[in-house]
Amino acid sequence: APKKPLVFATRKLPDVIETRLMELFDARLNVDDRSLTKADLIEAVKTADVLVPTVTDRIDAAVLAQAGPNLRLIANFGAGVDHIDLATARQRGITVTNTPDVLTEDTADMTMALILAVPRRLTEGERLVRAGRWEGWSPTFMLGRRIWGKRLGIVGMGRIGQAVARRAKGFGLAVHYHNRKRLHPDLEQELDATYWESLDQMLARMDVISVHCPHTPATYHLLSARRLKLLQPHAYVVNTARGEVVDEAALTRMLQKREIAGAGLDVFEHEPAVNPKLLEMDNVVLLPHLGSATLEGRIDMGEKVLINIKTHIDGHNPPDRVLASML
Ligand code: 8YV
Repeated sequence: APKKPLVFATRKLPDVIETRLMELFDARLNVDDRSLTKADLIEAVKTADVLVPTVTDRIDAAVLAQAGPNLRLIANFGAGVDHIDLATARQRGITVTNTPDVLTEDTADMTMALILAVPRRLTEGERLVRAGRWEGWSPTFMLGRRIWGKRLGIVGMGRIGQAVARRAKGFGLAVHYHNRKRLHPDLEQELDATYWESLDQMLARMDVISVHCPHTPATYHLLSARRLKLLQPHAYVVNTARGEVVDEAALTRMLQKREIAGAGLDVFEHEPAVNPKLLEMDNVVLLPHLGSATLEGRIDMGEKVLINIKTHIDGHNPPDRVLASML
């Protein structure tokens, strides 16, 4: 029998996916789910035919320089590929795939959870009850801010941004968006979304800003200190995309000075590290990168990885190939 391709998964994956990987390939799994060091990654790319990394693995030029001749595919478990040096992979003839679509709706749900949780003081109220500090109701007790009827500005109107727009409309928010490219008029109309060519102008007019663009060299600190200053003091910032898109230090300073009203953050610039000043604030909701973290979603993501590996090995173009030029 021909030798099965060696597929190296860097992290523990859902059981059904690991079973399938073992049936189809010579699978090297990380049953203890320990986070791999750079040395571990280099060891893996030396011999693997296929690498299945996640967001916690930095596949940079130094790692790729050590890749053996067999490594032809990096089948990322996740949509975002900012941890992979796409240009170097391409130079070395290594195909990169990701897992789009299947996590769109879950991430949009989590975004809505944050859009509601911060202005309505959900986790703050919950902490108060748990701490036994709830002394009774009164008409002016713990008032949040109304969400319906307010303006939501979506930064990055791709699949996830659009899924958020659909939900937001149902919650009575007026949807605005900034994107490099304006949507097709039919889609724009369907989403009932107002386009802003100028991000700066949109930021100055919104009540809630939600980030949905990928992290690329062009979007690093897209919400810079200067741009954050354009926000109104009653505005909220939500980020379920990548921490690097927002200048976290500048955002933290503005929250401290109450120059904006609050923030809902699922992602951070230096995960799993979180700026300790954020931990002291009541007007922020902080989540440990849970946007796509549903059991169903993780299985769907694993199935996408399997399809990408299989089609590539069978000599076809994998469905979810990523090129730097697409980002
Ligand atoms: C995952 C994500 O948790 O897909 C992404 O880009 O951030 C999340 O869905 C993670 O990337 C898995 O590698």
